[in-house]
Order: sequence, then structure tokens, then C-alpha cells
Amino acid sequence: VADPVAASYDVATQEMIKRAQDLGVETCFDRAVTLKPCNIGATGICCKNCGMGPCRLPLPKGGIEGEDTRKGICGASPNTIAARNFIRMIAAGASAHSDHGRCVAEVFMSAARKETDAYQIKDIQKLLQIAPCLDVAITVEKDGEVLDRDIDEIALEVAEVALNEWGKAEGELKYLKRAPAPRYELWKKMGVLPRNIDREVVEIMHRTHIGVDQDYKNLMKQGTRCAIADGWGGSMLATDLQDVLFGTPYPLQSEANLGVMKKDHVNLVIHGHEPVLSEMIVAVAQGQEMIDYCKQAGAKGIQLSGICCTANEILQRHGVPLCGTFLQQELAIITGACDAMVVDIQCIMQNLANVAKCFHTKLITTHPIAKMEQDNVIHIEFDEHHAIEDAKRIVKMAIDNYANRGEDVAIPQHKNPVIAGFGVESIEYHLGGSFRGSYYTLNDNIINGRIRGIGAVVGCNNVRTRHNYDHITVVKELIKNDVIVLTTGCNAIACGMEGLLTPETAQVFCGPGLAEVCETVGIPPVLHVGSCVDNSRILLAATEVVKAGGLGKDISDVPAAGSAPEWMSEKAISIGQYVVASGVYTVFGTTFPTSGAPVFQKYLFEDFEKMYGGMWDFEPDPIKHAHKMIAHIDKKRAALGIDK
Ligand code: NFS
Repeated sequence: VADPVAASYDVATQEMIKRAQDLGVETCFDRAVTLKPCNIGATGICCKNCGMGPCRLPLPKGGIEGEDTRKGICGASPNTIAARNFIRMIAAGASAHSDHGRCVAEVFMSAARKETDAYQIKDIQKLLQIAPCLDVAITVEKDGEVLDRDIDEIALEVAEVALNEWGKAEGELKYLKRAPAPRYELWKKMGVLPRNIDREVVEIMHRTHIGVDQDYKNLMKQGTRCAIADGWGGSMLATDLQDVLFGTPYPLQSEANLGVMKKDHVNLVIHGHEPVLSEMIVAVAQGQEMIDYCKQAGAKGIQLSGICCTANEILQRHGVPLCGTFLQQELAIITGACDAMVVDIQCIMQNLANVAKCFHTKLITTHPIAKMEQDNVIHIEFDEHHAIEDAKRIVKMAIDNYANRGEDVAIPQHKNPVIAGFGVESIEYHLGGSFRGSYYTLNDNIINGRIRGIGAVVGCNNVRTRHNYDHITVVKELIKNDVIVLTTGCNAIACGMEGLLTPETAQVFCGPGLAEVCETVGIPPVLHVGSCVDNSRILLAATEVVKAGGLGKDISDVPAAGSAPEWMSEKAISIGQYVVASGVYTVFGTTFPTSGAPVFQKYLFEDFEKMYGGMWDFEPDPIKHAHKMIAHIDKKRAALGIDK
């Protein structure tokens, strides 16, 4: 079994791993001890794309001298194999984000057609802001006069145009032009403008089939195009349409870590990614009907909390507390206080069902594309046309189950306050100038050196490194060196658990320059900008920085760097690639899936900088990891002539 302290940096997590072991319940932390990764697969050089293999091409001990003559049955080189595997990861990651986006777009369509009472166009301001980016007019001319166009009409056209982005027959993605003009022109020159979202994924699957594309550079060209279709397509549409449907987040206060669960409350934990479901659960759980029902059941109230990106979605819009990161999902049940856990899609461990069997917890799947084989799992298929009823059924099930809770409940008493809900708009408000649409103050503070640069630290947890340790260490090292951090995904949750998402953190952990800015403006040095699809907010914030002036003409000029210290999902690889293709140096920690093909890896780590101004890097040591980012930021400062 795992050593709880070695497995996690977080005390609440350590307590729950220990408890699980005492109760004889196995978790992913224990499995990580007994189940070791395959070194050939982990380094990207196992090809299983046909029935003659798998062909495994391990790197000889001591590396390769001279020519690399390794090849598969068909002759595929290590570069081809690693590139195929890498872009298949991009295809899967881009699919996950974009299919989530499509679901939101379909709900948006229902709302625009007024087919559902549950969902409405909530944020008209945001609708009017994104409509022109989709070539949807927001005014009409009548008798020579320019008039505001009807909102319902705009919404309907936005829905149609947006949905069309997934499969249109001609043209290119409309959002690409939201990038700074030189970036768009570069993509055009490189031939990587995505045509539609689905097509780029399909083409990856085709090109990586046996006997098709056998040039790692050409494979990566398609990997890049597909990743751009994710970041500047599927993910960005997901974020925007969610904002219009559910409201653009604005800074608010909440709490994070397992300690947000309450012993005398019904605990309903929401886990997954699409806010389509969780929004309804939040609405229903806060309604009088369920509150009364809950009192009858003898509980003081309903305590909602979230895991993974659903947590970030309902935190940033409603202040629902964060229960934990990806690696804490089993532990939420092990408290014995989780009356129901409801899941939708992505990052859901199948072992949840096995853990739930050991407790009274009801585990509910809700999505037609994500079910579980175990017989204790309840499936309630969620549909936007009867969303309220579905949500009520789920909340009631949690309340009814409160009575079945055993005596043995142990909720760790650890949590920290968080401020979340930042975004392009609120950063502008807090760090903008007196003119609208300007990031002037932020840029000014970067130019005068109070802020050294911007770090985007994102991504998962991975059992192959100590839970949350790399996240926290990288972020603390960055802010200590005056790098302001934008965070999403499980990194954001980890920062919240550690108390880094409060303005008070600035005085304790920041360098003097960043501390001064945070104190003057009243913001945390680590800004929670949402879920993983909300990395699109970071792309747009970077674009606003470019527009505000003084820091170059393209995203690749800005003193900024990206990082995913504990990544594990294919989604993270897609994100990494679109961030690199957007011109940002990006460092991954823990492990890197191409190290068995040194030539291909060098292409990603070095040659990409010459092509896109951004490139990949790998550094498992979190302090060195942060300093690689800082070195890149300093290089960009020097190029702009603002170093001192
Ligand atoms: Ni992102 Fe969100 Fe977490 Fe990783 Fe999973 S929750 S979409 S993939 S594990 S950060």
C-alpha cells in the first residue's frame, strides 16, 4: 500500500488515504505502488496501430550512438511512432473538450429555440460580444437607421453558426481571427488553419492508421491544426456559450478541500465537466422545495461540493466549494459522509463504483456516453428537455440516502478560503486602465518590472508524483519571483486547497513587486480563471495583453510561459500543443510521452520555437521547472528591451 505522506502533499488527503487503508478500501494511490508503467509505452515508442504489432522499440541503455536504426514491422521509425501516438493524444484531448463544447452548443440551441424552460440566455452582454466573432450581426438597418437587432434572433443565429463550426464543409474556424493578426497570419503561412473541429480529429485518425503519414513533421502539422481547433474552437466555444447560458464569472469567495463537506448536512458531490448538469443541480438544491425536503429528512441542509472541472464551473459561477482534485475523488466517498456522487463525463475513475460499494454512497452516472459496468451504479440520463426533473430526482436521491449513513464518518477538518471567478473581463476591470478594453495597468506593471511576467499553470494530478506538491511548488516559486499566475483545472483546485487563491497570500509568498501590485489592486497573486476548457480565457487574456500595447505584436512576444506540473490526461497534451502553437513556451512535469524518440522530441522542444515562437519542454523537478519558465520570461523581457 501507499505511504500516505509520500503520496500526497495535502494533509486532508493523507488522512483519507490512511483511513482507506485502515478500512481495507483500495485507492489509486495504492494501485500506483503495485502497478508500474511500461517504460516503452510511457516514452511513446510502442506502436499498436495494427495487428502485426504491438511493435516496441525501446531506447537502448546508454542511448543511441550514430544512426537510429530501430524500426517496426512496417519500417515505422521511432519518430513516426512517437509522433503518431502524440497526435492521437491530441485527437482524444481535442475531442473531449470539443464534444463537451458541442453538448453545450446543443443546449444553447434548445434555449435559443425556447424548447426548454430550464436554460435561458442569461448573459446578453456576452452574447453581443461573441456574436460579431461568429459573423452574426447585432444591429439591423431599417429605413436608413441602424437599430439593435432582436436578442432572440441573435441567439438563434449564434447557435446555428456555432454548431456549424463542428462540421461545416468549407472555410475555416471563425474564432481564429480573434488571435492577434500576426498569429493568424503565421498559422495561415504554416498551413494549420483548422477547417472545422470534427474534421481535424478525423484526419488525425486517418493519418495515423497503418501506412499513411510517415513524416513526423507532417504528422505534427496536423497535430497542431487539431489542437488549434480545440483551443480556439471547441474549448473557446464551450467557455463562451457557457458564459452566455449561465453567466460570465465574476470574482467571488468560497472554500476548498475535503473539509467543505458537513457532517450534519446531506453531502452531494458533483464530479465531471459539463456545467449543463451541475447548473441544474445547483439551482434545484438551492430551491425551497428541496431545502424543506431535506429538513424533513433530519439534515440541516444540502452541502454541494465539486470535484474536477465541474467543481471549477460551479465555483466560478455560484461559489459552490471545491471538494478536491482528480486524485481526491475516491477519498470524498471514503469520508463516509458522501450521500451521493453524481458524475457526467471525463476524469471519472471507474474505481469510484468499487469504493462506493464499501459505503452507503449512491453513485449516479448521467451521460449517455459515460456509463459504468458495476451493478451498484445508478444511471439517470440527463436531458435538457426535462433537466429540472432529472436534477430533482438526483438531489432527492441524495437526501433520501442521508438516513442510511453509517456511524463511522470522518471528514478531514482541512479547508482554505478561495477567491475565484476571474476572466478576461474581470482581469480587465481589476488590472485595466481607465479606458475600456485595455489591459494597460497590467502591461504597465510588466513593463516597469513590478510584475516580471505571466505564468499559466494548469492541468491534472498524476499518481506518479506526489499529489499537489509539484503544483504548489511551481506556483509558489513563480510568485516569489514576481510572476503573476493564471490557473485552471486541478492546479486551480490545488492552489485553492493550499490557500494561495486569496489576496492575503501576496504578502506571505510574493516577491516585492507582485506583492505591491496585488495589495494595491486587491487581487490574489494566483488568479483562478476556471476549468480546463477555460484555458481559452487565458488565450484571450494574452491577446488582450498584446492589444493593450508595449509588449510586442504577438502572443509569442509577451513575457509569459505555460506549465502543467502534474499532467496526466490526453486533454492536457492537446492544451499544451495549442498553447505552444499560440506562441507560448510550455513546460510539463512528471513524465513526457516522446522521450523514447529523441529526434522527434527535439523537434517539439527546439524546432517549434523557430516555427511558432513557442515550444515544449519537460522538467519533473518543480523548482527547476519554475526557473525554466522564469528564464524564458526573462528572455522575452530582454527581447522587448524591458529587462532590468
Ligand atoms: Ni483538466 Fe478537468 Fe483535472 Fe486534468 Fe481532469 S479535471 S479538464 S483533465 S484531471 S485538470
